[in-house]
Amino acid sequence: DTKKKTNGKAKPVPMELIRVDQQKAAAETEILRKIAYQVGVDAESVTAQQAYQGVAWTVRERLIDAFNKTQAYWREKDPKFIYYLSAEFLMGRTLTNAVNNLGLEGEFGEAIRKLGYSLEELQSQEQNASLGNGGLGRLAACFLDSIATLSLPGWGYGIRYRYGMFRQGLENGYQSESPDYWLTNGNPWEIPRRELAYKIGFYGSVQQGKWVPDEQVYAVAYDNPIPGYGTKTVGNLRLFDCQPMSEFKLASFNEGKYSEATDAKRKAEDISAVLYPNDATEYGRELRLKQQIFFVSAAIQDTLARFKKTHKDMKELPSKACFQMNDTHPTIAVAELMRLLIDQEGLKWDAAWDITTKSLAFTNHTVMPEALEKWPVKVMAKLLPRHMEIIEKIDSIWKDSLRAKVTSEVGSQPKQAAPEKAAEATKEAAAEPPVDPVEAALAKYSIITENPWEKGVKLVNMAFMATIGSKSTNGVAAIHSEIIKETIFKDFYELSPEKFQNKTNGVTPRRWLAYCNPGLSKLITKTLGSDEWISKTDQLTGLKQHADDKAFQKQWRSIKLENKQRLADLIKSKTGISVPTNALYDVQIKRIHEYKRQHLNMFSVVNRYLEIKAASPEERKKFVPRVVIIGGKAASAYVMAKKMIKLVTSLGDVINNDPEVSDLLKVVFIPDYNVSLAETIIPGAEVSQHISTAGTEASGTSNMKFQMNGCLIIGTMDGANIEIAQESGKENMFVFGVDAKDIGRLREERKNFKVNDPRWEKVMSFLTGNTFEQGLFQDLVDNVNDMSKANDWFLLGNDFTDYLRAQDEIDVLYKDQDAWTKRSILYTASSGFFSSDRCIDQYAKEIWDVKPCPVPSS
Ligand code: KOT
Repeated sequence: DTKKKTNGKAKPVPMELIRVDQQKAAAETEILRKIAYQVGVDAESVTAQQAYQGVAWTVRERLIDAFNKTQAYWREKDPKFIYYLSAEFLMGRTLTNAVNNLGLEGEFGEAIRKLGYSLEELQSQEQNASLGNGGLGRLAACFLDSIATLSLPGWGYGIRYRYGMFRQGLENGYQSESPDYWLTNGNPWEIPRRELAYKIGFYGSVQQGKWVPDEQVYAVAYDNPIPGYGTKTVGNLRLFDCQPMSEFKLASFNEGKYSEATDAKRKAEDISAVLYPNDATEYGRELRLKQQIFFVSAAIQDTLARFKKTHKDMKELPSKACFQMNDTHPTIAVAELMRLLIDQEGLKWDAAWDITTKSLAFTNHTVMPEALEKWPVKVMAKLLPRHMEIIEKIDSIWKDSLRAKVTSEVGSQPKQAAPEKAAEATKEAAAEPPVDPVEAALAKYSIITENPWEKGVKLVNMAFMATIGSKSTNGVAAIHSEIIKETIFKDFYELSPEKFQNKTNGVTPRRWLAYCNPGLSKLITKTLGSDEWISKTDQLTGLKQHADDKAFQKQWRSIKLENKQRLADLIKSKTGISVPTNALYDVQIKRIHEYKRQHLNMFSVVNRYLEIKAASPEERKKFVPRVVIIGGKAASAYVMAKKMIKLVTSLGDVINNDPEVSDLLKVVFIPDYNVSLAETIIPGAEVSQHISTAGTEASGTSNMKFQMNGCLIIGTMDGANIEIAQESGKENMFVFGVDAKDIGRLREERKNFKVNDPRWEKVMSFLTGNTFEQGLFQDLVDNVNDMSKANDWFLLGNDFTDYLRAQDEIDVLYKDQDAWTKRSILYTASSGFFSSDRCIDQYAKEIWDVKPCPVPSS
């Protein structure tokens, strides 16, 4: 039973009471009213937090006016919708984005100034909504911005975690973690829909073909309006909070059993309590699967309910709705949509399957094997017995459809056993059941597979189910989309090549250039003669003709210097370290992971440090001063990643306090890296590092943000770096390292590999020598050196020398500031392709078949 809570009947409102929005007073009057009545303080003097609250609750009303109009317009027009299903939306802060997208900066800027504050100061009062781990979650947030900006009818669906991505601290140079309770000051940006709640079931059994769950909870909707830029359209992110069916057991309470009385409530609230802090790894916990079915079921029930208000025939669903599944986290949608269509709507299997496979689409974001979700059949069958039944049936029908093809292929292969071995084989067969060669050949297509590490344990391969159950499967950068066709989805690609697509990621130019870099943004607008580039980023190519203009270069540089100063101030306030603004600012900010190779960066830092130490005072003058800035979180259980953070902080302690080095080299770890820190760090960066082992980073998206802000890139031929090099000119990027096509062979050859570079030995000796506590970095050093254990999986040894060469090139170019600035201008000028508007436009046309439905101007 998945019925909604009753809504109550709506009564019409008299005409003269409608359109309250037209009676709005001036911004400052409204803000003061909010401070008085919403915040509840006497407005004779206001703190920044109170002013923020007053402004935010006022902007909220403008936002909701436009939101209500958009949604009403779409209800009337009934266009096809895109529903973006994602376990993560890494939204960051909202105020500046909302004010600017709604075009309120003039009116509100003035009102805020009258209160004695600036928009930036008030913005810093807002908590980040960190409901995501990294790239995948931030991509979802950029997509919402572009969907609204392009006026595409679309909503995001996810979970309203009460605790987002953990807060990172440093203790003795090691990462410490604490909960991120981001709702302490309330949340002006959401609209609770307490009456809109869907029942979600767990456990139980299947009786007469229908599921009878043992446990039920409510998914309560919270709407988060998403303002588009340069349009009246305001989209929606609907997040679900988990609530118990009843508050507590009064009987238990009366008997004094307080804990028992509130058991169900606590259990329900656990489901939407915390974001799992794993980026590109899966832990296979039952609570995680609960989270997945929780938001997916609520989202599908919600969309079906809306669909049924105006449509009778379920067969029309694919012409009215497309669900994009953001990696495998929401892919239980395949079974859930089937279940709702069959068990609730009474459709036959084939009709339901036809609708499902026409309505769903799937995006893959990684080829890291540990990230590919496989749920034990046992866990799935216990938590979701009806879904497990459906999955088994999908798998069996799917394999039936392939049996004839596979039989003919197996038949054409030479017979396995020679006659004389047959008797031997029969003896063995007595112990094990005979393996049917056709069934064995079908196994590679199967959703349900045997766990290779644990005999007899069956797993549900969610990526396989997703690709079988949807109309399209896409990767997130050109190289990545090729790799998935050759590796994880090879057999599926060969069956249906037309289902596989590429959609190279993009980022929103609003947050990531226009708003985070107001200085550069102003100069671009002045130079191009209009601000149209903010939504038509192709126009940035117009900057190319100014790249050689010395006066323009000078302005460009002075803006960079201001941004570097802001970054230096941030570093000072977060770490206490003073960094000079005449140094080259070198940044690597992203999740800490061996494949992203922050340790390779640190090896080069050690090498630089040793070179400075070995140089004479005269020679030292030739060094380009550098500030190496690292930020990022390590998954709490990822021991090696945590050690990499300790490596950065330890190097910082040694180098930053070495008087011989003085201002020539600084190493800074900025703790608690998040969206709003990125907004200050990126505009101040001069070179950024995207140095993953080729073939491991699906796309990367921060590389695009740096490029937009005119920051030069040092990188491997991996992910979207390849396309960035194409757009900006490969010769303009500091490219190094082995090619993805050679990785397989190089990994094979690792056992016999030796780094042929004396600097490598020096770096390793330094790390294991007496500068640090005995043995502190031994594991890290062994990891990239101990070839007997077939180590250095991420091939740092192979790339080390070429990486140092690329680093030297950086220093050489930096000495020629005009040449450097020219390149910086060319980067921004050629970044237009990496707007999420381009990416979403491609999704809309090539996968979703969703068309813009802009709200008319009046
Ligand atoms: C996390 C868990 C399971 C499966 C995938 C992930 C994942 C992948 N999380 N983030 N990614 C990143 O997604 C970005 C957006 O597509 C890419 O740019 C990046 O390369 C991925 O690592």
